[in-house]
Amino acid sequence: MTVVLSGIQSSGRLHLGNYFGAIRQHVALQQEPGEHLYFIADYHALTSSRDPAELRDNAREVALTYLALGLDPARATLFRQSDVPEVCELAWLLACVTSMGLLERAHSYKDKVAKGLKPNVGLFTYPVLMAADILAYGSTVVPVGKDQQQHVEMTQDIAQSFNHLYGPCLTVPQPRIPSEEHLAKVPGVDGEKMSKSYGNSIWIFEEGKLLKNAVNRITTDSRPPEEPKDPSSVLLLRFLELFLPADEFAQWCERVRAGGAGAPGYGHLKLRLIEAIEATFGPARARRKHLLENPAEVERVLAEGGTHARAQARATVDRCYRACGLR
Ligand code: AQP
Repeated sequence: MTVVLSGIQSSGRLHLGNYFGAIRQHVALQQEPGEHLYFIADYHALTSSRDPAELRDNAREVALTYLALGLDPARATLFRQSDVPEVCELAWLLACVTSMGLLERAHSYKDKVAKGLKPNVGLFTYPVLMAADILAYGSTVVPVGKDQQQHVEMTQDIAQSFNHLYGPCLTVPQPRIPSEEHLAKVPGVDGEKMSKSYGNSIWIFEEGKLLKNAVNRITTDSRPPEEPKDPSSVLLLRFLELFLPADEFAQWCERVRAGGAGAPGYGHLKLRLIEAIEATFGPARARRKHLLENPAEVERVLAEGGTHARAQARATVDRCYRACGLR
């Protein structure tokens, strides 16, 4: 059976990269046959969060975001990672078959350290906990953005090591990355990968003046509108590509490339982008507001999801315990 699973860290408000790289696929995939599980990675968020109230609020925000954007609890299980403590048990079993060298090669860890972050052990072993999350439910498909591809490949390695030592206990999953580059790695307002921790993101539900301010932060340059430009050198176009139908996007690119009197200035591109963001997320924004006023409804979804997920994880952990000699 197909088991689709993915998770999102509750380390801040979710951004356009999380939407186009991950959540949009998750919502679309729930229509396909099989089991669908999505979790709020609050254990993972603890690698960077130090404020208990903020951690709780961020977890609730991930739930609100998924539900507002169309995740249907009747089709997909939504749950908090920490409601399934079995993943920590499994993570230990997996850590004992994982080489230091594998973790030392993680791009995401190396990037964060290179950006000056002081790493803790939790951040270093993040891929092992992620492997436990994936393997606990027998996941076959893991839809993620490009930045998480390596972590899913590490999960494959870790599952294979465990199975090699103890027999076929764990299902080896496959990553599913959006095939188009502009969706797989959405840029931030500075042109680097959009990331909660890099201060370069645009919140999915931003509106009004705050949305205008966010779009104004997208890097531009001093070239005048009439100067012909390579569209790939205009960051605003990379944002517009996410939202506009292909034919309209091609027309904007053509006008930028041609330059001259009819060419749009950066201000025009920004206005069109704000309009497109408002139109894309307006209905979901209204659903989020409704859910905000009904916290019991959100809590009920998470509690039911947690109970369902936990039973599956328990069965996997018990199987692995027996295989490696702990029972
Ligand atoms: N810029 C992005 N483009 C495409 N996909 C992205 N994703 C994240 N950023 C982009 C995808 O969103 C899912 C959830 O990611 P996450 O929040 O759990 O962790 P992350 O990948 O580390 O995202 P951030 O924003 O960079 O978080 P922080 O800064 O807290 O580490 C994943 O499927 C991811 O690929």
